[in-house]
Amino acid sequence: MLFGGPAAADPAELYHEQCSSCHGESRLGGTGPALIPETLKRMRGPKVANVILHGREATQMPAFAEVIPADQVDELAAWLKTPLTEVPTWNAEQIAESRQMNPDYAPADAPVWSSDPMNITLAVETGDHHVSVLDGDTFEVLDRFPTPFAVHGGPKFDPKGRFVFIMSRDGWVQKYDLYSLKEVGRVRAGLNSRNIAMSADGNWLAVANYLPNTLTILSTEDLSVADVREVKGKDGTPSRVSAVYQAPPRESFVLALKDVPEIWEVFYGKNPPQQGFAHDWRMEGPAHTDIPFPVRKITTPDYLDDFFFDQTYEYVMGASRSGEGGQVIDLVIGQKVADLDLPGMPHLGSGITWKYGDTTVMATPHLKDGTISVIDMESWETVKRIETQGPGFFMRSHENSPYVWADVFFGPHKDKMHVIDKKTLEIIKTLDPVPGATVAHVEFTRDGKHALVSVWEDDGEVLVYDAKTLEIVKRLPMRKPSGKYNVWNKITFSEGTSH
Ligand code: DHE
Repeated sequence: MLFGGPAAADPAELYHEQCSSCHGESRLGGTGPALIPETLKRMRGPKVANVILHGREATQMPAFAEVIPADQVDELAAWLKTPLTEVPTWNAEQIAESRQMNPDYAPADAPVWSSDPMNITLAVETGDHHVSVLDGDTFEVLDRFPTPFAVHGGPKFDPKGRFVFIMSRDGWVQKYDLYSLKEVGRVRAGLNSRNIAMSADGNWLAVANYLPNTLTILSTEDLSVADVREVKGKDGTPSRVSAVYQAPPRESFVLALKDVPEIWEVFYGKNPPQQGFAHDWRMEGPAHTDIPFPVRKITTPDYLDDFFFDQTYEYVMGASRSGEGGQVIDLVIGQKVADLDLPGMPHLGSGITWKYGDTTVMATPHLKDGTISVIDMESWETVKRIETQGPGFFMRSHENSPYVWADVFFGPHKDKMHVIDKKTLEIIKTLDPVPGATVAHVEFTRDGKHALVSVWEDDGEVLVYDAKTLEIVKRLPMRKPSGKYNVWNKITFSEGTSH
């Protein structure tokens, strides 16, 4: 046991005595993760009180059952879920100080393996906070490396597919070299973060933060801080950043703001647009690159929680915060051009597109009901609502596959995976590979011939399917695998993947 002596009764005091040495005096994390509602609410898995009593497997978190009486553990767990009394600062200096470069890292001239570099596929294992690096042809595990605690969202590859950047909910960004199979370093870019986006030129990484209300831009070269932008609406209301994505042809990052009805576009290119936009926008900072990253702010009729781009990156399809509708914003004119009939809280971050007749459709699962909405990206009309066996989280396809794969993440049918025909929009098969186990998230190999499916359980596995016959051809044991990410599909913006 780490600590001894009688436990204090007051939860704040108890925290100070028993927890602060690992989780930080202000609950913002140390060797252990941050213990704040923003992080705890989002954690799937055992309840907080249970973790305090019995420890957390595969981490350094010990059991406190013999140190703290159970009723005090409950009080402590409840206290940890109360918000911090003030929004902490996390400025450029603090971020820079958190940077840890790996002293053992030396760049390799060429990969230390002989696999197809464009078919490398990563599998995030959330059970014990690791990533497995897979050869996408043989499915051999080339490396398995530790990540920061609680990785969320898709890792982002640089445009050449050599380096990958991985973000945790506590705001740590890790850089890893796929050639030498070594971590390059890590930095804490925010205190509670949402996701990251890579600039099209590969120079910058944008980090969307909830805590504090900022967007951090890092240099991908050495993880140094290029900018920390406070996020406030035009009327001064501070806002969390729900998500950031890159819009390659526009040389910009586009941000959805959680607390103000605005979209922000942050330019990193040499020639950010200077004029000719509709009235409802303004550029902050000079319209040239003396100060990098000028920001354009577009007022939207409703709050946007998450969004999806069309393939030209001119149109942003946004889901409203109420979860009961959506809107299409034209980034060129800076205005709403259409409404979307999107009930049931669509999960646009995992939307995908494909050619359908002579148009392109976009499909997104609903988080609140067993439905997938399919939307025509020219007329913005709903083409079909596909009924599923429960609310899903992720969808995937590939240019070379006639099918879309869609999981059923929530409810009694969480062990099912629907396979949908892209032409008829009908479910042609429902897979049930491990009855009772959560089966979710799919990624294809570069050629689209194999589909990798996670059995999202502690003693889980990644199932490799023949994407045509829909038969399992290989099983790879893994610790609660979540997302998988193929270098080629990601760096070429395959239409079957979310971006
Ligand atoms: Fe995610 C991606 C938001 C809960 C696992 N999730 C994303 C993205 C967003 C998002 C905006 C796209 C980011 C990117 O890849 O750049 N997620 C949200 C939420 O708002 C939500 C519902 C609640 C929350 O506050 O976080 C949420 N997400 C979860 C989970 O509970 C999941 C299942 C488990 C976990 O790890 O937390 C989860 N989200 C994922 C994964 C991706 C993701 C694996 C990447 C999917 C991909 O294929 O790119």
